[in-house]
This record gives sequence, C-alpha cells and structure tokens, in this order.
Amino acid sequence: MSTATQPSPTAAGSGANATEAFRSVRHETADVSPERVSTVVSAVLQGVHQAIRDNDVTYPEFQAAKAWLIEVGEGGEWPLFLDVFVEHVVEEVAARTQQGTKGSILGPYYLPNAKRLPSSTDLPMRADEKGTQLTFTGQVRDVDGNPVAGAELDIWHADDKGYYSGFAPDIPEGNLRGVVVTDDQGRFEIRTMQPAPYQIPTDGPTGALISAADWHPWRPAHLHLLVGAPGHRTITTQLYFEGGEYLDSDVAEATKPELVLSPQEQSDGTRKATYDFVLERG
Ligand code: MBD
Ligand code: FE
Repeated sequence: MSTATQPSPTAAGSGANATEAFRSVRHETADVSPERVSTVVSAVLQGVHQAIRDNDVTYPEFQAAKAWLIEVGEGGEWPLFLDVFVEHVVEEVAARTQQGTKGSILGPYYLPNAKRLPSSTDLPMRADEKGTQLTFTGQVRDVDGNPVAGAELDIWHADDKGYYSGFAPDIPEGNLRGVVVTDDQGRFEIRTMQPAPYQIPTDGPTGALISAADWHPWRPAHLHLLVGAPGHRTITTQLYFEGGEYLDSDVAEATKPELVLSPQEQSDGTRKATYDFVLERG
C-alpha cells in the first residue's frame, strides 16, 4: 500500500468538516417552549447527577470531563460524538410513529446537493476506485404496493478504506455520492464499490474517549440513504451487509435486522444486492 505518501484523514479535519456540513444543511429545528426546555433539560441533568452519585465521581474526574468537553467543541466533533452515541435513541423515538421501510441514523457525513443521476447509473467514483464492485438494485413503492416513479434515492457511502468524500483529504468532491431518480416502475440500479467498515478517528477527543473506555471504534460497512418522493415522507436509513464485521457491535448502535442486505457473489467476482423501499404518505 502507498499509504506512507497519503495523508491520513485526521479527526480535526473530518470533525471540523462535519460541523461545517451540519451548518450547511437546513435541518428542521424545534421551536421549544420554556416548559419543554425545563422538562427535558432537568431530566438530562438528573441523569448526570445520579451517575455522579452512583459512581462517587471525584473532582479530578469532573475536571477531566470538563477538559474533554472543551476539546470536543474545539475539534468540531459534536456532530460526530452526538450522531455516534445519541442519535440512535432519537431515531428509535421517531420510529414509533413511522410506517414503511425502517429508518436509521443520518450520521455526520451527509452532504446536500449531490449530483442527480438516472435510474440506472454508476455512482461518481475515481478511475482507479479500489474495492469490490457492487450493483445495488431495487424498487421504491408506496404502502399500498404501487411503484413510485421519480422517487429520489440520495445515497452516500465510504470507500474501500472506510473514508467519505468531503471528510478526508485527496478524495474528489462528490465521490461515491449521488441522487438517483427511479424510473417509471420505481426501479433503480446503482453500480458502486463495496464500502469498508468505518472507524471513528482515533486521534480526536471522541476516539480518545473510546480508547480510554476500552471500547472499539468501529461501525459495520454501510450505505446511507435518504429516500423520498413528492407526497411521501422521506426515509433516512442505512443498509448493511450480511456477515459483515461489527454488525452486532456497531459503536453507533444503528443496525436493524431489517436493514441487512444479502449480496450475491456473481461469476465475474462482482456482487449484487437488492432492496425494495416502502414510503408512507405524508
Ligand atoms: C459514520 O459513517 C456514521 O454513519 C455515523 C452514524 C457516525 C460516524 C460515522
Ligand atoms: Fe456512515
């Protein structure tokens, strides 16, 4: 491998980029009443207070926590930390009132305005993109089983080393990202490269916490998707790979059994996976 000459993505680089990316997306934000702020923030603080009592947390530990929190902010790692350790529970609550394909977390590496692509397409990739070719096909339907023509699959994923374009040096802008539009039968066929598992950057504060706690920093290999169409609720989800490493120990706890692809090995060494999405009206 020629990694010696290639700068590795640093936590500082990807963390700061994730903060910038978060600010660039018009996320729906809540207009929160004082009662709601008081209720939820009190509950969060009570949880912290109780953890301190239950574990006899000391002054040195309190100051270490304060120093670490400052570093998370300075390193721009709040999107990374929150999406890895908290978002899955927000998604769990949202899922209580959702029909159709199961959702999963958005994560910190979504970028808006990816290239629009036809229903049968290659994802943008480097001429020498490494990895195993993956053809990902399927259909988008509504809850009554009708195909949804012109649905948009906004797809993004890591490369064969687990790095995302926009969050690592030397990967072209828009690499392995695209908005694929389904055909008149709601179908799509996306040719891409199988992603590798993702490792939380070990050189930043989130990585430092993970190693201080002796946890592992890995997410199983995954595809990210936003699937939507006019008149339908947009689904935020991820798809995983049967037999993949870390499927049962995702550091972000974002896997679901319904979201695991079963890729079939083809005679030419490429892999083929199929998944159908179901959108509820809304
Ligand atoms: C990822 O690639 C990811 O999907 C999540 C949720 C958190 C960190 C990195
Ligand atoms: Fe991811």
